[in-house]
Formats: sequence, structure tokens, C-alpha cells
Amino acid sequence: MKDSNSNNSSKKTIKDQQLDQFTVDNDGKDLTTNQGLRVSEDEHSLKAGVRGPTLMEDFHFREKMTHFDHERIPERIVHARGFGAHGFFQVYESMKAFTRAKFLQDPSTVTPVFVRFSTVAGSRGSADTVRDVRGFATKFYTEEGNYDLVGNNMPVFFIQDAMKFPDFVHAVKPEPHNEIPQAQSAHDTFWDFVANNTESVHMVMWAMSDRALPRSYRMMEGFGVHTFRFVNEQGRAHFVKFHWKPVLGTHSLVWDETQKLAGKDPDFNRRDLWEAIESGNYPEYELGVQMIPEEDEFRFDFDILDPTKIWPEELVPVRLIGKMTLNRNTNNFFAETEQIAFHPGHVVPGIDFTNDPLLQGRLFSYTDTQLSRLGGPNFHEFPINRPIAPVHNNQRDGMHRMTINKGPVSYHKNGIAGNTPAPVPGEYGGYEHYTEKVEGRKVRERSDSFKDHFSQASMFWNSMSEVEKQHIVSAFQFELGKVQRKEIRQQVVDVFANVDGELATRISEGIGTIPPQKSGSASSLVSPALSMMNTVKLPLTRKVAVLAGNGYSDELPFVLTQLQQAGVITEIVSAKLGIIRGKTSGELEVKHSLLGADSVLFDAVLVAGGTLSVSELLSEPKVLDFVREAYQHYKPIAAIDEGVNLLPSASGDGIVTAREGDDLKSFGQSFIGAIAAHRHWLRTV
Ligand code: HDD
Repeated sequence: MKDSNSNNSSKKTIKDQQLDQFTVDNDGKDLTTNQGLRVSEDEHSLKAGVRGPTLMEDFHFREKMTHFDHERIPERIVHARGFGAHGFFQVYESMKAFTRAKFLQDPSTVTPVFVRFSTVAGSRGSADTVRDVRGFATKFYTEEGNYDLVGNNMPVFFIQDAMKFPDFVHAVKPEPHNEIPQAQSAHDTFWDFVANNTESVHMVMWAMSDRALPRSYRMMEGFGVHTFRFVNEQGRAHFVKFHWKPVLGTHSLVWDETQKLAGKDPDFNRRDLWEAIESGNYPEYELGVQMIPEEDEFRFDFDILDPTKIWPEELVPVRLIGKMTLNRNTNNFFAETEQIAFHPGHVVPGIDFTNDPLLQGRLFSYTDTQLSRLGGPNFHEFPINRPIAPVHNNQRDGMHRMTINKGPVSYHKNGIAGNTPAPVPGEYGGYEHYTEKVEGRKVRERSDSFKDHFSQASMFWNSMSEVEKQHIVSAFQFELGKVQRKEIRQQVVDVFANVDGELATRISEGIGTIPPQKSGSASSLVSPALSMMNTVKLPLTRKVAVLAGNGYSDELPFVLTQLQQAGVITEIVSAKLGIIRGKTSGELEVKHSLLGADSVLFDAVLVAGGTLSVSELLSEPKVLDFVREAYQHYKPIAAIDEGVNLLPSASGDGIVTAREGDDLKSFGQSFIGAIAAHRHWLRTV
């Protein structure tokens, strides 16, 4: 998966060039104040005598301290913790038949992008690996202006109408009286919301599944969630749903692992993305679209505008139309990742909205939130938010205005400037809203077609493998186990009995509730695309901990080369840092000491052979926990010769061993296959 388009990935995009104008390198430069005054000293405030008070005239101290005092801005109300990267997007073939969006017309058009991944509930400093939805927001810097696809890694949402968003967010966030718990849905108010708002049920199924525990931002799908509109040159429209499909496949962590990672490496997902990009393993995602012609709007047994429903891929196939590659890390987290402002209302000609009531409300909320978060109406001038398309209008002034607009005219219509800047008719590229016919009475109501809350939740359950089902049940039991009010637990069990009787009965076991009366399922539908068991299986960029000490057996270097050639990353873990030497020849640099490493940081474990190597590893007793934990997390484990002695079991699903005289090549191949399979659920742990 190393860059398939090296020309484009190494070239600076127009956006990169624009950002360069604002990027400052302090290396080797003189120290100055913000006024450009070079300063002679930066460690001592100006005092009346060496032991005396600081003087009011110390402008250097005042400036330094004032700036520091104001360095923080409000974190995002949701999606506060995030991580971003730059990249580019190219369409595979022209989408002219469906949309006039210019960036989707020509495969040779390279559109710069910035993507910010995020968790939803936690604060900016919370752990990456909590159970949560992940944000997947993409800003396309197109020549027609910025287009933002502000999606999540789950294709549905908790509510159907934006009016309920503050309620939902209040319920999932830490409880207001004591601000507990952080970045968790496992508490009374969240589950009280779910029990009383059954429109959340489908999304809760996703949130309790392994989708909420992504192994990597590089291995997670993205969804625009809402139904949008594609409109072509002729004004013909298609309803469209957007998907991002990761080239590496969709993979998750196991629950116990995520909990440990939250302590061992709270930056696990952001570090993974950063390191992958730094090492040239650029994350890639294919853009997919599902399209429904306007005239087919009512041909489905669900409302296609309901954001709590998917369009099953088996019913409406996903057409892969292009690829995004992330190939550059940020220079400055705050200036880029923190200050980027997304908005589902940032659209380009050829992409339009629908009447999905969740989308309609979002169209208000995103600009509004930036006003308090980014301190005024000029956030579009921040380098990361600037379009590459020219900006000309009559908006002026406001906090932090940077543009110097010339001339006396800041109104339309005008005679002085020849009535410019002038609106552009649709046929010349001006944005024209789709002329959808709308009529109706003013009501505060929900359409009846939105009222089935259970069928697709049931389809999700039906589509899971038994292992995935068990993980969902355990997640419910964990979360409800943290709910103090017993009546809420009971209500939740009763609500989920409407999805599937077996699901609710299994949840009910062990959480002190009465098993539901209801049996049966809300639907018999199955959508195989929903199961992560059916995802792409590649060994690429998986990280293997290689446990070895001095005297490691001669087979190790051969196997390491084989793994590396398959795109697997190998890191030596040993009793101590430094260099270890092979039994007869060779040496390897140790990347982690056993003290500083844990198996949760790796995808797989390989134990080297060699009596001396094994006994050196055993001098650090933690080594046995290391392997046992990997075993308990269903990870692929391989061992050579004496290395087998460190394994909790010498055989089993995903366990690969080689004894003296065995064919090393096929040993390596089997291990690579086991790594690609990700986890080995048939193992008894
Ligand atoms: Fe939202 C941020 C995704 C519903 C209001 N949302 C935000 C981000 C993502 C999403 C990925 C982080 C963007 C970034 O990285 O800066 N939100 C979604 C999806 C939704 C959704 C996929 C449902 C389909 N959101 C939603 C609703 C509302 C909001 C219904 C309010 C009416 N969302 C916001 C916000 C945020 C936000 C409060 C917080 C920070 C920001 O916008 O810039 O305005």
C-alpha cells in the first residue's frame, strides 16, 4: 500500500503551497518580541535590584505572560479529542453523469484534503481507545471552494432530529453534578436517554459493537451518514450516501486491550497514524457512493431520509469512485488540527442537502459553534481553513480580521465598483440550490416513516458472527453493570427485547434484571457487509513484537526479512535496551525493554529460539505475562525452537511454531497469514 502515486504524493499541493506562506521556522533565528524587537535576555524579569520587585515597565515579561495566559481556547463541545493529517484525493473516473462537482470530474485532478479523526464524548486530553463513535471529517480544498464531508465511523446516528442533539450530548457527557465519568457511555444518564428515546437503539447496537474500538484510524470505515444529493449539469438529482473504505480493511481491538491501552498509551490511535505517515505507510481510503435516483425515493421499506437507517449495501451497492491518501503530518497541532473548522454546509456545486431533519439542524450548528470556539466570525481566514479558491465578498471587520479589503465599497448592489464582486450564474459555476418542490403545514412532528426503531437494529444483530454477538452482549453487560439505577437497567433490557429476544435475554444474564418476556426478532434481514469478519485481510503495517535476547537462534534474521518483505513492522523487545547478538553471528538493536513495552502495543508476537535467548528473556518475569496477554487477546503468536517454551499453549488457532529442521519459509508464510487474519477467535482462552 506504499504510495501508488508517488508523483502526486511527493509534490506539494496548492494547499501545501498556501500553508507554506504562513509557516515559520524558528531554527537558528534571533529571539524577538511579537513586535519584532530582538531581546537580549529571556530568563529574568526586570527588577528593581536583584532581590527586588518586578517593574511595571517590563514589556517583555508582560507580553510573554499575557500570551501564555490566553493560550487555551474552548475545546469542541463534542469531538474534542482529535488528530489530523494532510493528503490528497483523486476520482477514478468522471462522475459527470451524476454530479457537476468539479473535483469529481477528472481523474487527473488532485484535490488537497485535511482529515481530522476524533472521539466524541471525551475531553481533549482523554484516551484514544475508549468505547465511542469516531469522527471522520474531511475537508476537500477544491477549486470551487471547500467541501466538507463531516462523517463518523458508523453509518447511522443516535437521533433523528437535531432538536434532540443537546439532550443526547448532555446525557452521554460526564454527569453535570460531579463531572464523572470521563469519555464513557457507561453511566446512568446515557442509558436513561437510550431507554427513553428508542430512536437511538440502532446506533447503540453499533456503539456496543467492536466498531467502537478501532485498531487504527487507518483501519476504520467512514460514513457521511446523511442522505445528500448529487446534481448534474442538466439539473438531474440522485440521492447519495458517502462511504470511506480503508484499503487496509476494517479492524478492531478487543475490549480488555482498549482498557489497558488507555493507561499504557492514551495516544495509541494518534501515534499509530503519525508513525504510519512518518514511515511512508500512507493511509488510503476509497470513496464509495450509494446512489438512488430521485424517482425511487419511496421504493424502500425504510425512509431514505432517516439518519438512523442504512441503505443495505446488498440492496444499493457501494460504487467506489476515488481514493484519498494521507501523506503529510501537521507542522503544528494547534494551528492545523485544533483550528480547523468543519461544517456539513460547506458544499460545492453538484452536491446538495436533503430534508433529513438531523442534517438540516447541523447546517446551523457548525458555524455557530466556531464563533465561541474560534473567537469570532473570521475563522475562515486561518491558514488551515482558507479555501484555495479566491474569496471576494462584502463581509468586513470583526474579531481577528486579517484580510485588507481595498476601496470604499462593501455593499451590493453598487455603482462605484461596477456592481462587483458580482454573483455568478449557475451555468458559470455559481452555486444554485436544487429546486426541490416543498409544501406543507408548519408542525413540530416526526414523520410516521421514521417510527420503526427496531428492524435495522435487528438486521445488524442478525448480521454479526457469533464472536461479534458475544462482544456486543459483553459490552451491554459492562455498560449496564455501571448503571446505578436498577430500573434503568431493566428498561434497557425491555427496550432491546424489541430488537431481538435472544439479545435481550443474553444481556439480562448477570446484570440483575428480569429476563424479557418478549422473544423473536424485529427483522429476519441480514446484511453480510455489516460484519467485520468479512473485511479485507492484509498483513500490512501490523506491528510484531519480536521477543529475543543474546544468543537468539540463526533462523530469526531469515524470518524477520520475510515479515518485513510482506510489509509487517518488526520491533525487537528484550530484557534490556541495547544491542543483542545472535548465537553464531549477527546483531539486532533492541527497540523496547520488557519494562517499557506491553503486548497491547502490538498486533502479534514472535518469540526467537536459542536457549540463552530464552533464559535471558526469562530473567525479566514480565515476559510470560507479555505472551499470555497476547494469547488472551487472540493475537497471532509464533515461536521458533526453544521460544515455544514461553507460550501458554504450543498449538491452537493463530499459534505458529517451527522446530529445528522445519521449513522456515512456510513457517513465515503461516505467521504472515495469521497476522493478516488479525485475531483468532477459535482459540480457547
Ligand atoms: Fe457533529 C463536531 C460528525 C451530528 C454539532 N460532528 C463534529 C465532528 C464530527 C461530527 C466528525 C468533528 C469535526 C472536527 O473534527 O472538527 N455530527 C457528526 C455526524 C453527525 C453529527 C456524523 C450525524 C450524522 N453534530 C451533529 C448534530 C449537531 C452537531 C445533530 C447539532 C445540531 N458537531 C456539532 C458541533 C461540532 C460537531 C457542536 C463540535 C465542534 C464542531 O462542530 O466544530 O457543532
